Amino acid sequence: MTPLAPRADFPLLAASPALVYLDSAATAQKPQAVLDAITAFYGSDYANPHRGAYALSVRATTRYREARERVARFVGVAEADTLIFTRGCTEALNLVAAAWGRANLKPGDQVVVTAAEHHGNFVPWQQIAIERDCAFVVAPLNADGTLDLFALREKLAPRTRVVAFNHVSNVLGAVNPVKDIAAMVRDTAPGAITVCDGAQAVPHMPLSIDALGVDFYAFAGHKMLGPMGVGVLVGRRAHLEAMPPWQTGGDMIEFVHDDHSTWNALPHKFEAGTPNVEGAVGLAAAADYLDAIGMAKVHAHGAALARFAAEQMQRLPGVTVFGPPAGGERGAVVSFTLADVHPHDLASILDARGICIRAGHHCAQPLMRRLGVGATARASFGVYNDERDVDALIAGMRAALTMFGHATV
Ligand code: C6P
Repeated sequence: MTPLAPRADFPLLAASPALVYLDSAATAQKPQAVLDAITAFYGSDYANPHRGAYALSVRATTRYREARERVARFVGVAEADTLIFTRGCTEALNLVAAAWGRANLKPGDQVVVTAAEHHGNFVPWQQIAIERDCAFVVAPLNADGTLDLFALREKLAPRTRVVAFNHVSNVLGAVNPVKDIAAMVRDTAPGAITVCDGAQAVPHMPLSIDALGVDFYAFAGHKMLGPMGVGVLVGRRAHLEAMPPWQTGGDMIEFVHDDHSTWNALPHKFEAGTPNVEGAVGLAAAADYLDAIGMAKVHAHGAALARFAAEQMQRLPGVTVFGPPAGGERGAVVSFTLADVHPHDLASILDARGICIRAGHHCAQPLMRRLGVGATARASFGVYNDERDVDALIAGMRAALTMFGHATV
């Protein structure tokens, strides 16, 4: 298995040939093409969009609009003006919880999330539920970490108004059947919206958000080779039009009177202030880069590396791999513990060998509690990884076991 994308395309990896970067689920490295697109925007088309009557500002506006259309095409969204640029996935989810939640949730309503949510799709719902005096229900998982769909159905009630769930878990790699969940919620709790956190799905699989049938879908740019500071919320037009804005100020208004204001059309209603054109342009370039490889290949590559890593790890003594068992569908992440080596110690030992993994609770404390661990180690894969990176990881894990006094054969 060779990398899908040459390391030479990624300036940071090219500059550090020995670095083994296994933390793409936290954030992905950037190809030169993304950096070039950002530089070209600043070098040729930079001005504040939507404001100027002069040609340069019009060009900046065009770059921003084209970037939105490009990203919409990448994720299978037909109406680009239902794609809102945000600061990240977390901000996109906060936007829905605050703007839709405040306008629609009433005391006694029910908000459902799953036990496998990242804090970004857990805490905003918990907080709005507290604020609106709603019941907050955490749907359980099966023993292998997949979502218990029967239990979820049982939790749905006439007053369920929100069902929030991830597409791919950032800890377990478990892939949720988003379309089925959306259909089940429509049938069983027709008054509820579905909110899907796609942060770990969009970078790794071909996707049509329109085909999933959810009401809202959120993701981050920086995990899909784009820049930090840009994310996306896709929403059903009817919801976005009915919802009040979240933030107010410049760009998002139609008319401002002394005693009231009216709102701009979508998507601007939800993009108050000077937008992050650099981020949008970089994200569009990342979409070009990934599409040139082919998302089906990206998906197969990430899943194969995760499977290979899980298999290799399980040959070592004292390893627990969390998430779907061998043969189960898994995203490009493997979370694990290694005997009595604390995940943070393991991360430090690996770091000394030039290997970057993440260790900790992965912003999923409710899940960690259910797994019965305080922390795990996590290796995650991108288009620039190959089997040699897994080999280096396994060698590092052997070294850690030896340091902790364990035999490794
Ligand atoms: N997970 C990880 O190492 P932001 O930070 O807004 O770009 O993305 C938040 C987020 C939301 N949902 C899921 C499923 C995620 O994985 C993340 C980010 C990183 O797992 C950083 S904590």
